[in-house]
Amino acid sequence: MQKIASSEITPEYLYFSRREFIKKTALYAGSLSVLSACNLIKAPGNSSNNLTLYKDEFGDLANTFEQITNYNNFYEFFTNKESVADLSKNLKTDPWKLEIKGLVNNPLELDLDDLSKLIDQEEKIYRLRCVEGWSMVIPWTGVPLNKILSLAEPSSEAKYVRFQTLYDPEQMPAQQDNLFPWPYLEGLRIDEAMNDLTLLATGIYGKNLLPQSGAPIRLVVPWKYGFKSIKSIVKIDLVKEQPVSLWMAVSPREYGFYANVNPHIPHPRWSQSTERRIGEIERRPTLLFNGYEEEVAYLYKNFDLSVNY
Ligand SMILES: Nc1nc2c(c(=O)[nH]1)N[C@H]1C(S)=C(S)[C@@H](COP(=O)(O)O)O[C@H]1N2
Ligand SMILES: [Mo]
Repeated sequence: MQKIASSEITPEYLYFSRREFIKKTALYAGSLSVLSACNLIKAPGNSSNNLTLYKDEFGDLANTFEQITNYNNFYEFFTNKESVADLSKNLKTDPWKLEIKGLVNNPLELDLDDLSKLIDQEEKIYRLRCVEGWSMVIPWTGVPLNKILSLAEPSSEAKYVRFQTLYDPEQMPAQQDNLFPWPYLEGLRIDEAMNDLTLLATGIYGKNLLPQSGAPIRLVVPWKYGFKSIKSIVKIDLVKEQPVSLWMAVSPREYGFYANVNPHIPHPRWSQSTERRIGEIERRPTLLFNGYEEEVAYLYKNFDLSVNY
């Protein structure tokens, strides 16, 4: 039997961090500052030895930048997750225009500098659970979607938010064939869009997003399956009717509009009760609403949690 190098079981970065963390916790336990709102744990240290540990609120360490940027679903480039980083590396993301239109009193057209001037960046460490059964912990930077929507002033008729990815077949080769109904579209009910967890991300580990992660701006909805977190957004529309997402158009039975993470509802082709955290061997249990039940359960009071929506 082939021996598995320990570096494959625990990626170098995580191994190092854990050891350092234990050491530092023992030394500085009293002065560890834990910022519960953004779940960032900073271990104190001098400049030659400062270390910031990124953990979610359960204490799970974030995946490494390497992991997060080399295992990506971005079907506009290719279906193979390990190839996306290379195939997308020349995507032109500057200049970039983001429109916020539809049923709003104050339509917006922003470039990303405008956005950073208008709204302060926040850091959020979220679990991302793909419908395929793998997950990561990702330290995002970005702006809460509700802050941008408030600037655009949705009218009282607006019930849903529709998001659209760039359509540019020259840059996104898979858009040259019609295996999928491009452009990639997604949607949220307006109260889901206004929830404090919902983020428009522009960075990971404090660096600007790379193309494979959805540069320059992408949605992150951590309590829903990953496909809701649409990448490289050019347009946000406030609308009256429930949008039809790309995945609903492909297979509504498998990929519903709500797509809340739910371990009790199997995908028609596989169980959703467990998941593989990238970098780990053993599968771990999947949590209802991906562990964000406290923050989002109020949105689904009338839902039967054994039904797929
Ligand atoms: N435009 C676009 N957005 C997308 C996708 C895609 O193929 N195209 N894939 C989705 C899926 S299935 C997942 S799991 C997440 C993956 O995000 P990550 O590569 O940053 O981990 O992006 C989502 N957003
Ligand atoms: Mo996914």
